[in-house]
Amino acid sequence: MNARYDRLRKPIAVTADFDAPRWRRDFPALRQRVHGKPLVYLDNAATSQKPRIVIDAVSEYYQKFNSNVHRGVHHLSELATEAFEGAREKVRHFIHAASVREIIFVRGATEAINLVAQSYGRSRFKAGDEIILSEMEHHSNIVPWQLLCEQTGAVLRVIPITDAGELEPGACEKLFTSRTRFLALAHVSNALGTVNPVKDMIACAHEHHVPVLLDGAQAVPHLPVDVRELGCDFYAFSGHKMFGPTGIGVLYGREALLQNMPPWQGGGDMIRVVRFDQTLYNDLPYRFEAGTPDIAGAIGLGAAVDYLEHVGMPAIEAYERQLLDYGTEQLQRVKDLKLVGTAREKVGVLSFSVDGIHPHDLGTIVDREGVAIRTGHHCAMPVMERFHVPATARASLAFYNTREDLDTLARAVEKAHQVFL
Ligand code: C6P
Repeated sequence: MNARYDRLRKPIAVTADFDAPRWRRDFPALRQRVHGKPLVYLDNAATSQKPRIVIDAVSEYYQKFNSNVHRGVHHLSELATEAFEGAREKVRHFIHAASVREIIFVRGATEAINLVAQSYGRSRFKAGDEIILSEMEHHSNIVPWQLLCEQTGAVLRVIPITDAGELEPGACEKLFTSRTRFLALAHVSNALGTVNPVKDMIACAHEHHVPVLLDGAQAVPHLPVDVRELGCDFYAFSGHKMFGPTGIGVLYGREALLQNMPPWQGGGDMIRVVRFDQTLYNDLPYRFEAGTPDIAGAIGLGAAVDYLEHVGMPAIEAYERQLLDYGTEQLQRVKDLKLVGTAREKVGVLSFSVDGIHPHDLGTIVDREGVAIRTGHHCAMPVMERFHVPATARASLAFYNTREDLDTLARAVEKAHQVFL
């Protein structure tokens, strides 16, 4: 059994009346049985399920006003443009950005980070410049910077993580130098669930005049996010992890920075005038949205935002904290189980291994019990290397999960233990 670890967390409102089973009824996919057992969906960090309101919003767009945006004067195009731009305003409000000019629709967190690397980084960085990341980053917040380093000669500096899965204390003093040009950091780690002390890191980076990108892919579904309160310069996230459709995501960028960044991709909608001798680019945010966007996706994301605001992000955060504590206790009772990631500030993720059982076997056995978890390196290979494991099993939570789901998970893992050991 794991040694118990302190949970010195910020006090947070307790929501005894949060009615997860009621919210769960809004998600049609959660009503099914898998291998004859009721589905227990605990793979929300990979992608979340979609509430009826999102499915209906996407379907309504295709059934009633499918049309391209910003291009036509006809009625359907006006309706589509209104809904698309309405979704942008909903996202702006959700993350408290100052202006819709700061909300760029992209395919997801991955594309958002590539955009910043290729537009902001490529136009500014030169050989010897330093980009700081952490050891707990998802590959999407590593590889785009490695590509940039190959292109510019910049180099990566990596903040190590502790045995608990927290950023090594003192990273700021140790790593920032006069050559540091950028900090790109996960708000929440997908492999460990750690919530990073991003406000402190941003304050430190800004003292060194270094801009900060937060990878918020695993934060927005679990925590209220206020980009202005955080003070970050860029914030990247994906719609599909926050109960919206796949194929749509958001890059938030501070307007003052975006204004001075060159376009990344060229094409329709990102231009004002095209001539062979000179092309003039469009205003923000369109300058970074070349080509026909994922209109249905954006509208679906807007519906997901409406839904999350209806449920309430503070209530979701409080409920999920209790659920995570409960799940941690249940899993710690399983013989030979080790939790990977025991940070004091955590959300949403229970990553673990059981001595003597390969995580893939574990995943297959719990699947037979109707429990969906992810096994593997979770696109965070450096984290696996840090903890000397090839892979982990990962249960990841959403507000529609219940204590019963976590009981079922613990029983299924016990069963695997009996089969293999
Ligand atoms: N993590 C997981 O199972 P995309 O693929 O662009 O929607 O999101 C990429 C991404 C970026 N950052 C973090 C912290 C993430 O967790 C992810 C996606 C999924 O953990 C799929 S690998």
